[in-house]
Amino acid sequence: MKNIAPAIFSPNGIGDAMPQNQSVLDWVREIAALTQTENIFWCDGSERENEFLIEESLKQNVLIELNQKKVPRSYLHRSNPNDVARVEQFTFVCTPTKEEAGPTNNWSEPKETYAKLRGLLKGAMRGRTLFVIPYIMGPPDSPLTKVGFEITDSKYVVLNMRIMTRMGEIAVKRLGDDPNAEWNRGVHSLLDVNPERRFICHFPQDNAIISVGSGYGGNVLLSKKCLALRIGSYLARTQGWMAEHMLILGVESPEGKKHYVAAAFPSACGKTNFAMLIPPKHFKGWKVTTVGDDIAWMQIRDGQLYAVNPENGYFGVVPGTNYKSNPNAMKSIAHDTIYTNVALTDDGDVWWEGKDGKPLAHAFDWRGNDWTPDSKEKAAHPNSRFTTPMRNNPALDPDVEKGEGVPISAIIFGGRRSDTVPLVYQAFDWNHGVYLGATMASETTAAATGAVGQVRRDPMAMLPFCGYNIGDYFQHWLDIGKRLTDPPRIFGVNWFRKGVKGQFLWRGFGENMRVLKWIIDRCEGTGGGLKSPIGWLLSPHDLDLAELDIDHKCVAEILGVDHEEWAKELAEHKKFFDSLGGVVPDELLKQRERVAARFKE
Ligand code: GTP
Ligand code: SPV
Ligand code: MN
Repeated sequence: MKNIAPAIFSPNGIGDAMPQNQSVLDWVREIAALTQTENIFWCDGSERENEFLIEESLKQNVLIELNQKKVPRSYLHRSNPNDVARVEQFTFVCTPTKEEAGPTNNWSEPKETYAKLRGLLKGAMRGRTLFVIPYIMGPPDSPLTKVGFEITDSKYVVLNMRIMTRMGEIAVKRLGDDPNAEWNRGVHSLLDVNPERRFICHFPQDNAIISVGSGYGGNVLLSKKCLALRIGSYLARTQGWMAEHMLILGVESPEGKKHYVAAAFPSACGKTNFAMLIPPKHFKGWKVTTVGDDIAWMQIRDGQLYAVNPENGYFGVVPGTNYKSNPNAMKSIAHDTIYTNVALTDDGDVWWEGKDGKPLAHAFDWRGNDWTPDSKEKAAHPNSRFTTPMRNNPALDPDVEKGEGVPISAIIFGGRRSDTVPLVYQAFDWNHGVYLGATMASETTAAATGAVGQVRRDPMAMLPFCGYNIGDYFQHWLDIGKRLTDPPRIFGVNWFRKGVKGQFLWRGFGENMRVLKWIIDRCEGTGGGLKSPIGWLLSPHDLDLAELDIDHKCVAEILGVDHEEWAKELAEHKKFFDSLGGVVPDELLKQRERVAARFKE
């Protein structure tokens, strides 16, 4: 075969973080040859390189300049309207056997899939620039930290990866020149951004990802859902740690006692908001700090679970963000932020449904069309997002760079449930908590394409992100529990109970501090609990409601367990376990029987 691999160079002398590792060089040459590009740009993550890429992106309308007085160093990107969210139906786990991918993943045979993707990638970057992004996931001095390289033909991806990961020389150095070192290979090409040629494929055994046909978020920032969760969860199981779809927050009492909490909520169910919570006035002296808002990598040390945030920035939901719901997010996105699919005002500012201030008379909607309050369409897409460095967050935890991680006192599982699930409850022990997480459900959101508002089981908020057989994943959770001498307490929460008129019964956001306070009390062994068949409930006496205007009947409703509703819920748990075709560990089947038996006591 003719060697058409081009020379490796950087245009304009910019970008010079070229690694010496032969395995990386060979791989880049191979992909350059396949995609038939002459231009290879080695990204170093430098300020100079960033400025160059922004300038190019503005020229090519990849970015739109915003009013720099209102939002300094911030830009708007409009994605293709056919490409606005993760695509679960086109996401594949390509393990040698279907069984390894398990009953909850789309499986596709690796050899055939590689062949199909090679066909699609052939010539895909002709006349385009191939960017190589070296990055690490995790704090620089953490034993959990992983090296990844992403090849992409999208400047938007490069600009976002620079915010979301620690990018450039740091990764090249960490990899070193050992040709057998562990690193993730990610290949991304926009192709023609056509849903018919959109595939997000994971090869866990090869530590490889290939994503084609999309330019949006979790489909293409391969560090995030693809590496940190799908490949990450596979590596975590084989290496004895955990990769979870969890925020990590610190909560400090007025006396200076600090706990860390990790919480798994499905996409667009409140992780970023909870991680940036500002306690209400009544909780004077309490402080919440953010370690991470989306992903937790956790390992066991001295019988305790420690967590790091592998990311370096936030890719967060924009609509609904305002100074009342999330002031820390508002401050974070006031500068140095890339906005995707929000509305543009006449004076070059960004706008979205739920933003503070007066309603607008006119704007350009997320597609760039004229928009007025009478328009049928939303101005900002419901899954419009901000990409912002975690350094922008005023509540950033001081230990966010700590390589050993932060000790986790509590794990919380939560979903969007308009009924059935109480505001908060506590599992009796670790295995019961695993059952609680394994059977959790949530109403679907705009974070993925498809219907919104349908209740579906989403175990540990990992349904779209577990890179291997879900039965083995449950077993991994049970096995981790056996190795913990001081396990985190496990809780379920639901901020989204609705009344008969469809209104939320709980104020949420900052008020969630009241629930968090009980969780911390329970961890310290001081908070009271009411025993119920599903776990310890928060009694109205133990919920601090001072200075909160809430109807007491409503409080009883959201804290309680309705036996009829739970009979249905338990039937759903059984249906879910049955649907998994025999992979569910016996221990979890027994846990279900025990809950059912407690209802009969
Ligand atoms: P991903 O980035 O997709 O993983 O989402 P996330 O889990 O970080 O969710 P996020 O915090 O961005 O919140 C998603 C949506 O839920 C936003 O529209 C929020 O305004 C809304 N939300 C968050 N917390 C609460 C709450 O406590 N109560 C209510 N009613 N809504 C909330
Ligand atoms: C999610 O959907 O859980 C996200 C956004 O965090 S994305 O990166 O698009 O997956
Ligand atoms: Mn997420």
